[in-house]
Amino acid sequence: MKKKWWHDKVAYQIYPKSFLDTDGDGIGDLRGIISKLDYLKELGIDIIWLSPIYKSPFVDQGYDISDYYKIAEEFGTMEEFDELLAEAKKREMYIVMDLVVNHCSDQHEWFRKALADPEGEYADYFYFIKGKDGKAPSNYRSYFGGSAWEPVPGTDKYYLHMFAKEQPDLNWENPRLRREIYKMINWWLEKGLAGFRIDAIINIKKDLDFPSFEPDGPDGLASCVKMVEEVQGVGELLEDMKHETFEKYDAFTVAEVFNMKDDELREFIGEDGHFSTMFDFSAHELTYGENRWESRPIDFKEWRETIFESQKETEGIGFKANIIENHDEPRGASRFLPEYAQNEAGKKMLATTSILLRGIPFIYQGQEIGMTNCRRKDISEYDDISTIDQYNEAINAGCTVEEALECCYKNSRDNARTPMQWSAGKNAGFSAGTPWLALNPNYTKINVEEQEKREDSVLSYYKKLTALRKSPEYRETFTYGKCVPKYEDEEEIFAYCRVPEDGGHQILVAANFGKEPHTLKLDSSGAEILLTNTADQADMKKEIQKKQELTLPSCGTAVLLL
Ligand code: TEU
Repeated sequence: MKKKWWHDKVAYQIYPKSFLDTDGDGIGDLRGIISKLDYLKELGIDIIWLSPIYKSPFVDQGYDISDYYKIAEEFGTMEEFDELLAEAKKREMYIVMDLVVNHCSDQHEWFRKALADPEGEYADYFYFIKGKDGKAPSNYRSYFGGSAWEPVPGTDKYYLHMFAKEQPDLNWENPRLRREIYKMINWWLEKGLAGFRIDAIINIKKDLDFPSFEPDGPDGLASCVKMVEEVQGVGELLEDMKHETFEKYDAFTVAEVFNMKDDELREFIGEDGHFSTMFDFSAHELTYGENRWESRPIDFKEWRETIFESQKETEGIGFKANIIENHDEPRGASRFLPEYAQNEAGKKMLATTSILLRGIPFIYQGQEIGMTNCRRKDISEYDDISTIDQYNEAINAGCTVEEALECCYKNSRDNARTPMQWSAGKNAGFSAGTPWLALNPNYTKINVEEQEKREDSVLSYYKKLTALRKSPEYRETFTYGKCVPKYEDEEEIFAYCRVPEDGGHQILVAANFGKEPHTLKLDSSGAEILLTNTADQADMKKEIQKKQELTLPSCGTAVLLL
């Protein structure tokens, strides 16, 4: 495999609105990010992905962009952005922005011009399609609920929006539109950006016949995802974009891809793939419920198997980007850990099994201190457009208010969007003003300041993990070594070996997700402990040497050089 500059890097996602507010408006900003670069450097972060910071009406928190060349005033100025780039560079860190080009905002000048002249050239930047029998062109339900079509005022046409109606889909079949997008991408790369996280990109290819599908819900609509699953040809668009942009700059690209067709992994992330990498959502998909508002609990064995399958599928092809959580997903500690493991030991265990997998680790802000989901008493306490829609759908389907709120507690995207917990002080040190979204009240216990003081905190442990992963001795093994599952017969053990390509020492990563202690037989008594979350390393060492065994308490994890 040809080595790339990003293969051995550790990435961190910042959700700017909730990261750190320095001007007291209750919204995080670029100054806040600049002031925390050293914090991130110490955490072992190389690549920083910023969720959208472009000008936007924030209907979908910046994923509705009204000017791709401007920084949202809420976040700061272009000068501050340039300063961020320069400060990151000084620290040998890389900045990656969010590329949201399946759609823009209805406030973007392209869309305004399109509405002003629905027969003009800008209408062709979007999908303005004639209705059928006085109704929408097809029965698609948007990702956020309701029809994916909205009437174009004064015409018999509708425009397509796979997400909110304020996020009209861009017409990628139009070469002029594509040129505009490529120009914009290159403009940012010229500035010194290292690359992009690419939003919802699979959706850019449409079936231009827009066929209706069998309804799959009481609303009589069919998820627009059906069209995405059936249509062919997204690869040509993605290749075109790559050649015209990323490739020229050796940029790092990480794609958000759901609903890829079987056997397309090589085309997406192989050596000459469309992208550098793409997120592995396979474990997250396990908890998706029958409908948009429900979720299923995690089944440990199914979860373990899913992760290993995904590792295996990727080996020899490329790298996936491993995440526990992001701004769209509930907090990992609340989702993947059984109740009895939702403590510091459990959070370190979850981190160990994820960060040391083969692939590019992404840490989402607050994950490094073990932030959790947040319970709310009323739907008015949520801000997210998707959560509010899910809540309403749940109520319409007959759920009680309590049941619907319980679903929000488990699934809401706002779980991950509560402000970063920097300290136990006012507003968790996030803002001197009123935070745009209420804090998780547990900030008095879970916060950076407290954990920085403590050698045994989740934060300190994350630092050790990233340092181990990137240490000169083991970097190659953790980057390129195979991931081979171990102890699969043990019901509650998550274990794998990272096997170096050159046949050198293997590294065993083992974790006990069970409630009781568990002893594993080792192949040798010479194993060296590289990292563990249990206090008693001396006892562990003795046991390995004398009995060739490793006993892990409940939520115990250990990394051993075999
Ligand atoms: O998400 C795309 C996506 O398909 C989902 O994760 C979606 O957010 C979820 O199904 C709705 O509940 C990306 C962004 O990550 C997300 O924040 C944006 O809202 C979305 O695209 C639109 O830009």
